[in-house]
Amino acid sequence: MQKFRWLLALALTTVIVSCQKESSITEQPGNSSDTQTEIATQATGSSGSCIAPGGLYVSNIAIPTATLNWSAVNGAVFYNVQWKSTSSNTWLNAASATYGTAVNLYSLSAGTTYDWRVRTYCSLTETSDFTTSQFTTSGSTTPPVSACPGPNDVSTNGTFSGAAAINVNTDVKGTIAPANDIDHYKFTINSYGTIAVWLTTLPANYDLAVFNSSGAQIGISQNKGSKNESISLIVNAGDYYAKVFPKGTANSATSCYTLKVQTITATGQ
Ligand SMILES: [Ca+2]
Ligand SMILES: [Ca+2]
Repeated sequence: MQKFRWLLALALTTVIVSCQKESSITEQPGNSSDTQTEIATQATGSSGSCIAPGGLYVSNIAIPTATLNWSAVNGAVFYNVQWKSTSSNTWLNAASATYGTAVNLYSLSAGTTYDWRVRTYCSLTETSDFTTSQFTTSGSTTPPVSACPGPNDVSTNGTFSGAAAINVNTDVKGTIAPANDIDHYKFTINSYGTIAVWLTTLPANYDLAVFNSSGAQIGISQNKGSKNESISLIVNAGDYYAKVFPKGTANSATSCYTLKVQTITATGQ
């Protein structure tokens, strides 16, 4: 079955590509040709027995990106997803043929309303009607200026017990100042998997270590100079600590480091 689906996807892609060669292709800056190519919709016809997707919603809207989601359809071989700015008449392909039920967009603008639609392919030539939805991005492309140091670099964080709790997948700004300052942060993992802890924007030689809830060190990164630090770990659910500490007397009262706990296959809070 998997091989059959793959062959159908390949055949469909070939049909779409050959149609595009005969029609004008619209390209917009800042996006791959794969997601920006105008699709020729006449390649197939719709049939009443092939069910259109439902459950459309948009997640992770963070200009310029967002994720389009829909519910799986019984009998679907793959899906075709298209999008456009509501003010445009030209549909663009977000995915000509995808097996999944989510597709990322990469070149969204602020304060703009977008249409998007998805249809089911039940075979190479049998499609459902499109289900159409709409979303609007928020007004500003300028990320908020983070305070330096940020609110989590608390005065008590020289020890584990004084650490502030930070959110995963969020930039945390802090300073190592005065000399010999050490900063601890607590974070919580909800389910087993991989995480990466990053220490970037270093004004001087700072290092990074990660500890479990018992205070045992489970990872350390000590690169030279102001090179970034990173630690990849496979962890169970539980509380953990990240420690930012200087090499020697490295410090800066004005330039912040950026600490981030990235959940990859793990989940956190
Ligand atoms: Ca500090
Ligand atoms: Ca270092």
